[in-house]
Amino acid sequence: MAERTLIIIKPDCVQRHLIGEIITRFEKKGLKLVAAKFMKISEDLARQHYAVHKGKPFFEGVVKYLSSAPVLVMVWEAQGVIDMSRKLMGSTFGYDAQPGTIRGDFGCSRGYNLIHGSDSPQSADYEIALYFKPDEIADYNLADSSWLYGKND
Ligand code: D4T
Repeated sequence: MAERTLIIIKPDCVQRHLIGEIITRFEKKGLKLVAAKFMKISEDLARQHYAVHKGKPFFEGVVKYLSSAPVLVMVWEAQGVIDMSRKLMGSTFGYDAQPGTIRGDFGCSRGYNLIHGSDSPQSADYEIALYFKPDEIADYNLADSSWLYGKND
């Protein structure tokens, strides 16, 4: 199975009507959507999501932000998807993210950063299991996968 990552279109991104824009960028890149859920994350789930940051000064703030309004939680799949997604997203906050990235193009905040993406295969496994049961993740092939991932040798 190809690598998977958990992507969350965060509350500010939903409120700012950017869901379609973000999904378009992931689709056009050639990544494969295998699960999606529009939901409001509870405070308890947000605490589990950010468990690695427990005790840091920004922990309570990120928990409050993630659980403040509905989000779109997705799983995307492709070889190397974690690294590619983080490149599409840009650095953590919009004020210093590169133009051309999601955060660089749509954000200037020092607190809200539009989107979340897993930062390692271990975090991806942990995070995907928080939001999805195995049977909620689709197993299918994209019809154009040989063109998307093809090699010329
Ligand atoms: P997420 O996890 O939301 O995709 O963002 P990043 O992967 O880019 O950033 P991160 O894990 O280092 O931080 C998680 C979350 O905490 C916020 N944060 C972070 C903050 O408010 N102040 C800080 O100093 C840091 C480091 C932003 C994202």
